[in-house]
Amino acid sequence: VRRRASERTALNNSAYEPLCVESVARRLGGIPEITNLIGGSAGWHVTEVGDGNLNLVFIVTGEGHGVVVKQALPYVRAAGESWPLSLSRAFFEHHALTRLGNRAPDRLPQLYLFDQTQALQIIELLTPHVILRKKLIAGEFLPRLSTDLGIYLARSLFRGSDLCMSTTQLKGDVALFLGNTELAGITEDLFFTDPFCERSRNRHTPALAAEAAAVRRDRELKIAALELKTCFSTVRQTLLHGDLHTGSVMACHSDTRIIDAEFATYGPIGFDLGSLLGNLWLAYYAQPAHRATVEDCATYGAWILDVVAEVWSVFAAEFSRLWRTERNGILGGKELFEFQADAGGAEVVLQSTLRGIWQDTLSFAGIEMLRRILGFAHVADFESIADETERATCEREALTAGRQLAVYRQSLASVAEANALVAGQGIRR
Ligand code: SR1
Ligand code: MG
Repeated sequence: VRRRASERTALNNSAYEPLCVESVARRLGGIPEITNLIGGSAGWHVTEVGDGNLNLVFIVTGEGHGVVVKQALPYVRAAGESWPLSLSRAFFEHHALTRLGNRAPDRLPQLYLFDQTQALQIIELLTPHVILRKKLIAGEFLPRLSTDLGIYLARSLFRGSDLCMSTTQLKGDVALFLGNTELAGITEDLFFTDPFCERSRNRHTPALAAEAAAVRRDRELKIAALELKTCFSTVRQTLLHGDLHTGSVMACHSDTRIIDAEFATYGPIGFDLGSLLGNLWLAYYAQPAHRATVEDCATYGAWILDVVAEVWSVFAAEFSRLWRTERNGILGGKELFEFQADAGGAEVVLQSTLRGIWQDTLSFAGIEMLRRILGFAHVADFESIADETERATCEREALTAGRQLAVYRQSLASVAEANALVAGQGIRR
């Protein structure tokens, strides 16, 4: 049974104030949710570890184990105070994490406390987990990764949808998460508009200037981007994590957890899948710069492609199982099929549903790959490549594949075909 996070004001109703390393013990030292776990604040050790674009993240360790303290800032951390951002994202993240954790048991950290005034959450410290992106840069093999991610995706996405939820539950949650307007707006702009226009916040490796300009002239690609923006903005299929890149996953040899759900919104099922697969493919393209030998690069690159294939196949198998066993929501449709002794009809709909999710997945993956190279928010897989020529070479390959995934999504019927394209054997139009 998951413990429900306390929802109260941890800091005596004081006005919002960002924490710093020096103030954490003084300001949080009286909170039993922390002291019961890690002892009194006299023995605390505090470090700030946030390396994302938005928030403060502290690791607080004491006599016992430790906790993570995550606090929203009233602006985009990576941009500074010139890009204000409301603190309400902590509220939406808390409600999303609660729901995703219930839908996909054991795949999220424990939530200990949420303080809305301080836009602050106290969360389980996962050890020995490390951010997945760092593991992929380091070249670590993770035997649980694909199964854990496939199961997480199927359970969270199926159980948050109208396939599973009643009208009352679902409409209430759609209304709740529609309030997360600022973060949905960031995704709409950063994914689907910025990479295809001149924008002062865009940047790219200098040697890619011609490629960036070509993207802005590419009518076929821009049509795909606008179609996908329409899909993201108007389709309300399920509660998405909303930012499921490899920096939102913490992994170790035996476990995988999902973190950082402040971009949660109702949207198309393929969006979370596409964000994740797109980032795995970006990791693949960065490998030549990170592995010591051609053989290591080939072996690890093949492993990443295997992870992609298994994430999809585990997702599809678990989604199909849930379809057969938990399809009791608004769009379950059992009255039309099973209740009229036509289970085969439901299987036909399952297959067409999976085909639609697959096409969305591919195209969202492609857009994610483009925006991480041409837009505002880049990825450490490439940013950590010091040699700009080498970085440009890796990024150029990823741009080519990203475009093809976005534009030719209907030509790639299977994950094997998509992986073949990524590995350089696919469509070249
Ligand atoms: C302004 S926020 C930029 C990016 O960081 C987050 O992790 C999301 O990916 C967002 O698009
Ligand atoms: Mg994040």
